Amino acid sequence: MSDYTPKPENKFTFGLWTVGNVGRDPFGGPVRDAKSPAELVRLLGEVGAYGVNFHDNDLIPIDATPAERDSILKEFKKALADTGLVVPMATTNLFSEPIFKDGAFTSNDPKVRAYALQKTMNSIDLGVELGAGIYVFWGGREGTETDATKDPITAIKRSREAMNFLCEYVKDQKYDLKFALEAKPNEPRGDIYNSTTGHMLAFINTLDHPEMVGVNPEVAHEHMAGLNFVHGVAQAMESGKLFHIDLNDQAFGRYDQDFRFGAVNLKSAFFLVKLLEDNKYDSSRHFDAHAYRTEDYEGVKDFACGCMRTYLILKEKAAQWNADQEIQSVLAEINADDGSMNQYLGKYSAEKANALKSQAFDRPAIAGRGLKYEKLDQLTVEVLLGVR
Ligand code: GCO
Ligand code: MN
Ligand code: MN
Repeated sequence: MSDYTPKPENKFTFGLWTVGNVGRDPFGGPVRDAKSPAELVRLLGEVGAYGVNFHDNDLIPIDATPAERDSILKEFKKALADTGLVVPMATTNLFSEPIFKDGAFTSNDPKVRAYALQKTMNSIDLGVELGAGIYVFWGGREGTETDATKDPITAIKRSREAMNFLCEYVKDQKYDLKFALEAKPNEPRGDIYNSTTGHMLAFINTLDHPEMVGVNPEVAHEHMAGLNFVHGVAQAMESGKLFHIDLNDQAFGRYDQDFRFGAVNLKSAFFLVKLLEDNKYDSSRHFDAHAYRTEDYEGVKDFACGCMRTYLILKEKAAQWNADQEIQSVLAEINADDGSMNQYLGKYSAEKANALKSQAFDRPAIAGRGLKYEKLDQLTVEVLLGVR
C-alpha cells in the first residue's frame, strides 16, 4: 500500500472559507460553529495541508477596528508559525457586501467601481504582507440578470480598466505578485461576464501587462457550463497561463456544489491530475470546496483529508497508466507515424502546398482502420477500478 500522506511539495492549499464553511445554504442557516482564522490554520495543520488562502474579510471583518485587526493578525501569524503553513494566495471579497449588489469593477456606479479598487488595493497589501505570490480575482457579482441594465461591451472595458489599474499598482509597489482570473458562468448573478476560462484567456491578451495575469480555473465552474475541464486547463497550461487551480467536484447541470475533489467525476479528475502531473504543474493545488452540510468538524477534516488523498491516489494511478505496457502499446499504435507526410505537414510553404494538392489519398483505406479507443478506455477504467 502506498503512502498517501500529503507532503509540502504537493502544495495542497485550502481557503479559510472552505474548511471554515459553516454549512449555510439558501434554505438554511449554519450547522457548524464558526472557527477563528487561527483555529482554521491549526485544523489545516492537523490534516497536513501546505498552505492557507483567504479573502480580506475571511481574515479581517470589514468593520474591524485597528486594534481588532492587529490582534487577529497577531494570532493568525502565530498559528502560521506554529504549524508551518504558508499563504500562497489571497483574494478580495467583492461580492458579499450590499454595495456590490450590481457588481464591483463593472458596476454602473462609479463610486462602487472606485470603492472596489480601493478595497482590492488594501487587500493586496494584506495578502503581500502575509506572503502571497498569487492574487485571485473572482467576479461573482460582475454580471446581470437582464442585459437591459448594462452594456456588455462597456462591462468588458470596465473590467480591463480595473485590471490595468491594479497591475500598475502592483508594479508601483514593487510587489512580486501575479494575478489569476477565475471564471464562472453564473451564480450568484444570473450571468457572469467572462464566463469561462477560455473567455478569460482571450481577455488577458487585451490587457496592458498580460505577462502579469493568468487564470485560476475551477472544476465546478466549467462543469456548470457543461464543458470539459481538462481541455480548458490544457489550453491555459499550453499558453503558460495556469497560475493557480481550484479543485473540487460537481455534477453537471447543477448549482455550484463545491464537493470534495473526486466526489463525482472520478475519470475526469484522473485525467486532470494526469495532465497536471505529466506537465509538472508547480503552483498551488488549491481545494475550493467544502464539507457536506451533514458534517461536524471531524467531518470537515474527513473532507479535507479526502481531497488530498484522492489527488495522491489519482497521481499514483496516472503513473501506473503511464507505465502500463498494454496501454503504451495501444498508444504507440494509434500515434504511429511512418514519416511519409512530413513533406506536407508543419510550416507552410508554397511548394509544400502545391505538392500536397497533387497527393492522392486512399480515403476508404485510411478510414477503415479501427482505432482501439474502446480498448484503451476500458484499460483506463480498469486502472481506475484497481484491477490492473
Ligand atoms: C465561488 C468561487 C469562490 C472563489 C473565491 C476566490 O464559486 O464561490 O469559486 O470560492 O474561488 O472567491 O476568489
Ligand atoms: Mn466556485
Ligand atoms: Mn473558486
